[in-house]
Amino acid sequence: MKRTILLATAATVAASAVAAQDNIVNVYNWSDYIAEDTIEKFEAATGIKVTYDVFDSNEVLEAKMLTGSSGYDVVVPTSDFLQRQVAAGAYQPLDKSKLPNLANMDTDLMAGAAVYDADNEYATIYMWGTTGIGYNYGEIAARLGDDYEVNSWDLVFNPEIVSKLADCGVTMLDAPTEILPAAMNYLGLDPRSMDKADLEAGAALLEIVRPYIRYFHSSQYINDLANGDICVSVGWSGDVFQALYRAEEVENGVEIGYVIPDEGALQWFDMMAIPVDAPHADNAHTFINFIMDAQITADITNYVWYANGNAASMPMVDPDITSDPGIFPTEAASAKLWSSQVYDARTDRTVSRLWTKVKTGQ
Ligand code: N2P
Repeated sequence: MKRTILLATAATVAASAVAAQDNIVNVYNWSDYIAEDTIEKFEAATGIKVTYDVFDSNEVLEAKMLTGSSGYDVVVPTSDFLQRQVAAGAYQPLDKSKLPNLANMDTDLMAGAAVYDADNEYATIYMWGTTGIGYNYGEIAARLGDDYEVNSWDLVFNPEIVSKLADCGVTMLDAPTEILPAAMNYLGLDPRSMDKADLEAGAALLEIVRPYIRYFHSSQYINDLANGDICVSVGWSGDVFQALYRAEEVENGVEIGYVIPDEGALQWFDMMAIPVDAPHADNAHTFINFIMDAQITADITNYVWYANGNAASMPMVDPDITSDPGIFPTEAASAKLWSSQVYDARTDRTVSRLWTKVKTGQ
């Protein structure tokens, strides 16, 4: 009798130890992409402990997703990468019965995301934005004149102009599927083209301006812009605004602007998805549903300066953000935005070969 009770107790202890151990969710998100208190609030509300890792490159995330066994429960690929990874079997369909907050999402934006993920079967929008130009007003005025208005990709793709800025630091994202199309678009080519000759023309333009580019990196530029260590970055909308406000906070006199150039820019959606082998798929759904809470999403947008796809959150988003054309583009600017093309394997190989050449000069 006593022995049975002891055994039962041991089993109970073991079971709760396993439960405690399993009460976690492993999240892999972009750097500088969540509010300060989001994780804390999720843990307090659900008792689920979050392991939170960050990346700054779709290629890095994709390598992990295609290899499998990443251990992650929630990841945030951009929609074109999501589509290719879904096709490779990397994700599980969302169980929408566990995501009541899907009702908060903006139907038009979700329809936009569905171009890459039919019926939004595998993912929901986390944030969205554009890939444009961040710049330091004072440094540009000093080199190009007080009247120079930054509204064109000339700033980084016209050798006569970018060469005058090289000394104050020009950077670009290390994101070949975003930078090459911008160069192609500047040349008057279709930014969505998968034609090898078009991609090569974009790369050739990049090689011409390459001597004036200080670095290709996708997260370091936020601090560098804010500190005045660089003066121009081809970067992501919210990241540039984060730099702008960091500089304002420390009152270092650095004034930053963000522009969606007149020739147009890439608009992208970052999507929350659950890997097919996620160890804690239930908790992943709880996490995704929590993020889609209107107030939680509004808090994230208010902190990271990225637009979101959550219609219910809009009344809680700071009017300075909803009215900023760099974050929510005007209709005229929207008409010029393009969305990513999903590259087939051959194009993908071409692009990574060209990109290595652009970056290393070989
Ligand atoms: C956040 C970058 C997210 C945008 N730092 C990239 N899709």
